[in-house]
Amino acid sequence: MFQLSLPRGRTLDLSSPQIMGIVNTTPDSFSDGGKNYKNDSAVINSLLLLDEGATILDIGGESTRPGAADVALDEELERVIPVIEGIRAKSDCVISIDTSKAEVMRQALLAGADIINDVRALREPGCISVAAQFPDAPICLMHMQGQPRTMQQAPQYTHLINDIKSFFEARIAACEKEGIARSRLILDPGFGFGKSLEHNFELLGKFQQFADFNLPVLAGLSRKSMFGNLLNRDTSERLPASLAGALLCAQHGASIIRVHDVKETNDVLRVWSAANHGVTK
Ligand code: 7PM
Repeated sequence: MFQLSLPRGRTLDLSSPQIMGIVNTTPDSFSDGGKNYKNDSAVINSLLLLDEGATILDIGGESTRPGAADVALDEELERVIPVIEGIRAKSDCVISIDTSKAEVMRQALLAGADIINDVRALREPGCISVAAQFPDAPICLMHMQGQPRTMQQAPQYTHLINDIKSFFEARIAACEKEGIARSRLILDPGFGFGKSLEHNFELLGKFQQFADFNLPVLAGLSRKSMFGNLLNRDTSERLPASLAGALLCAQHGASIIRVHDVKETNDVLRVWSAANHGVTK
C-alpha cells in the first residue's frame, strides 16, 4: 500500500482510492465577474469539494483541451496563485498544481501547493530542476503522445500498453538522474491525451497493468470525450459513464481518481471501499 510524503511533514494515505477534485480557474467560467470575484469563487468551490469528499484539490490554469492555445506565463500565474493562497489560508488540505511550466510549479509550491501534476511529465525546460528543488513534493507524471493542439489527429502506437510503460520508464529514469526520488512519483496513463476511442477503452480495460511499477497510479477520466464519443453524450450528460470509469479504475488499482463530480464519485468509492475494506460511517 502506498503512502506519499508531503511538504511540512504531512502524508497522503493511499490505502484506499482518494479523490482529487478538479478546480477550474480558466476564464470560461465567471468571466463577467472580474478577477477577484473569479478567484473567490474558485476558493469557495474548492472548500465545497473538500466537504464533498475530495482529499486533494487540483488547481489548473492552463487549458490542455485538444486544440487549445497555450496560456502565457503571467496569465497562468494570475489564475492559480491567488487560488492556492486562498485555499491555504483556510485549509491544510492537499493541493496539486496542474501545470507544465517550471515557474508556475515553483511559485505554486512556494504559495503552499503540495503536488506537481504535469500532463507533460516534466519534459518542458526547467521542470525537472524545479521538481528536484522541492524534495517533499510528489509528482504526477502523465503520459501524452504529441501536443494538445494536435494530439487527437490519428494517434498511433506499436503496442499501446508497452509504449506507455516505456514512456514511464524513460521519465522515471530522467527524474532519478536529476536526483528526484522514485518514491515521490505517481503515474498516469493520460486518458484522452493522444489516444483514439479504442485506445482509451483498451487503457481502461488494462489499467491494472500499470501497477507493475509499484508506484501509485492516477486516473483522470471525468467527463472526457471518450464517453461522449462512445455514448453520444454532451459533457453535461457524462456523469454515469464517468462514475462507471472511476469504479473500474478503483477496482484496477488506481490510488487517485481525478474528477469534477466529487460528491457522486465519493458515494461510488465508499461503496467500493465498504466491499473491500469494510463499512465505515
Ligand atoms: C478541457 C479538456 C480542459 C480536457 C481540461 C481537460 C488530466 C490532467 C487534465 C488527466 C492528470 C481534463 C483535461 N486531464 N492531469 N489534467 N490526468 N494527471 O479532462 O487525465 O480535465 S485536463
